[in-house]
Amino acid sequence: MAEEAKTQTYEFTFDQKKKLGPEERSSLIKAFINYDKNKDGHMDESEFKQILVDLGHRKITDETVKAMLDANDSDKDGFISWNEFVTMMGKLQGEDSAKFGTVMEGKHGAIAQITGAHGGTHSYSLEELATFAKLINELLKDDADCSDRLPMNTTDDTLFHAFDNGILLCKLLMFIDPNCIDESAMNKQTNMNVYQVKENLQMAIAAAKGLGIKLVGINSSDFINKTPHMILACVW
Ligand SMILES: [Ca+2]
Ligand SMILES: [Ca+2]
Repeated sequence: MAEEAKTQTYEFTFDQKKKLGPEERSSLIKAFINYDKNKDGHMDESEFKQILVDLGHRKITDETVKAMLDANDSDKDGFISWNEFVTMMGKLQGEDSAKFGTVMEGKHGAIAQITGAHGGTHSYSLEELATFAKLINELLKDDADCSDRLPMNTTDDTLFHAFDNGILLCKLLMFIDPNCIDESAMNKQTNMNVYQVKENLQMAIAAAKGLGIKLVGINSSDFINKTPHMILACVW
């Protein structure tokens, strides 16, 4: 009796089974195991915070993490158990998935899945994102015009914000062909208005076309709005 086995079981209630297909269920199990770093069968605050960060809350404070943990901690033991986790993810998927995304286990590790406003789903691997951010840091590290944005943090979604004034994209293309953009025409001031940013982005998009880089269905507002899948489709 004293040796109660602490084997974690991952069960779904009847209601949850009705809502979740077999693939979704196995993704949830994998995600839970993945985020339960110390393998004690529940999420503590730091493990829970990692989920929220991977869901895109990159600047989340510890207070917010605590508040969100509290909100989902039905039995108030200070941890998110398997059942509390499934309930929480179910809620997120049901109401708020466009804004919040879902944490899934993908072939490259954690994948942040973004559900677009039009209902399409776009995934990018966090690992690929980090590799790409590191590459940009390295390529443009000596460029004074990028110094306010670089080096960027490679472990979060800074990449999407770093592109929002258009300079970085222009510079990246100039790395491929130094003459593809007339640098004197670029707007470089720190507080650009939306039209100046658009000019930069339009130059970059025109230059990309000139270089034979295909940009399908992308316009400058994707960068201003930081539409992740569009930016990645473009820079990859
Ligand atoms: Ca744990
Ligand atoms: Ca709990």
